[in-house]
Amino acid sequence: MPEYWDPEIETMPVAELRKLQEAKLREIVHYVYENSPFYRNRFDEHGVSPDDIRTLEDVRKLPFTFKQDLRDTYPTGMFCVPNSKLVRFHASSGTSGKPTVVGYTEKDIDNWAESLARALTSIGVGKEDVLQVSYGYGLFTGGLGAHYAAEKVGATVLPTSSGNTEKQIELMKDLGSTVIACTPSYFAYMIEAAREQGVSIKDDTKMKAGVFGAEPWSPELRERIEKESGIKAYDIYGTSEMSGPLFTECREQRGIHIWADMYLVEILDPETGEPVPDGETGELVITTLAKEALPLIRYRVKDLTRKTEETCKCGRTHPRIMRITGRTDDMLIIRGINVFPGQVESVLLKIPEVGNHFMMIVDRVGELDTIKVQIEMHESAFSDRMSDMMSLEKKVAGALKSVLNLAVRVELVEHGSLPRSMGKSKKVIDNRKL
Ligand code: DLL
Repeated sequence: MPEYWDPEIETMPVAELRKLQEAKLREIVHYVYENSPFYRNRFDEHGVSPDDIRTLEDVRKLPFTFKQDLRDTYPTGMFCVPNSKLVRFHASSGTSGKPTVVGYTEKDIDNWAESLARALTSIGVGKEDVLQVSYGYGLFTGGLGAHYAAEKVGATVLPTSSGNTEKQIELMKDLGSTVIACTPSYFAYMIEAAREQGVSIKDDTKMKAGVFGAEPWSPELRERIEKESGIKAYDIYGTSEMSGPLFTECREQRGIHIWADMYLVEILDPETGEPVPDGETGELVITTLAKEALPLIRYRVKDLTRKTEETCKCGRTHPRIMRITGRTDDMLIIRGINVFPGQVESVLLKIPEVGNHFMMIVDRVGELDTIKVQIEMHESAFSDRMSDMMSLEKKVAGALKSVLNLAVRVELVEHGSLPRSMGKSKKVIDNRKL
């Protein structure tokens, strides 16, 4: 099994990699300026010309772009190629207003698969593997993204898409899936559904790894997934605007490798737009260095993470970002206190009696914000005794209070009554916005 997909690129000395990035950055700013009226106007308004961009630091002279720009220019106003050069569209559902449309040239599709092929190789996925793709196929990028990359590395693809969980588990067992790609919440549900079907993923299947992403998940959920299913759970990251799922952790599980020959990463203070020191949390901002149809210049992804430039133990020299801890726009402010759903998940899953699914419900009563967290009891801790149930509610409320500094009502609900998700899960109902 090869250790690297493209050893020359993946282990390129940092100084050389930087030079390569610089050359590509210079190229892409000229390319977008010449091929997209949108970018030309944005650069002109900002008083910057492609010739002003020479070094990597010069990226800071460039204007930002936002999801709103994609919406404002719906459907294809930011594209840099004519329709005849496009080979595919994807679109993100967009909870409000128009969806965001992403277009790909043949080269874009190939680079996307290349990026994820490097990533899959870094976790040991190859020709011997059967990769079950349980991300949705369709406009969402998860299914087809994982599919093309798995084929590229020579794995056998089992394109189950999401849903039809009972059949998924049967096929996983009968066709010998060794790796699965889906959201972490869907896999948590699969473990439980398998158990109800009399299948233990640990003992009755050949599963060894999963690539889980498309939604935030805590280290505690990773621990539970690994313990309950006996597989290694890797983080996979990307967004539709960047192409789709692109990057994963390697076997070290110490951050997600971002391929620097294709993507330039900045981590900025979301308020000021200034860089934060390496290792500090800020907003991810991406400049694509190789995309043709829809290049992104300083795109404000809104995901919060940290970056390290240190060469990984695996020998790859490209920068890594750490687990996404939240988004600048998924932070709840409750009675003046900032709360990220990821923080709540971390607290809950540290308590062994709490099940793997939860829901946060935020309300406003009069002038006061209230927060309630619904939990189920973990199957391994099941109890019918009222006193046990009440003491668990109390324990959870205490743990949440000590971390969030906020009084939270905890409600233990019947096993199986919280929604199970087969794709991106919804963990917050904010009735204040209704
Ligand atoms: O979710 C692409 C993808 C598919 C990634 C499959 C990984 C696996 P979008 O639908 O555009 O694209 O949503 C992108 O999802 O900005 C993050 O907020 C969130 N997200 C994606 N991966 C992770 C992750 C796909 N590993 C948005 N951890 C991003 C936390 C993630 N959040």
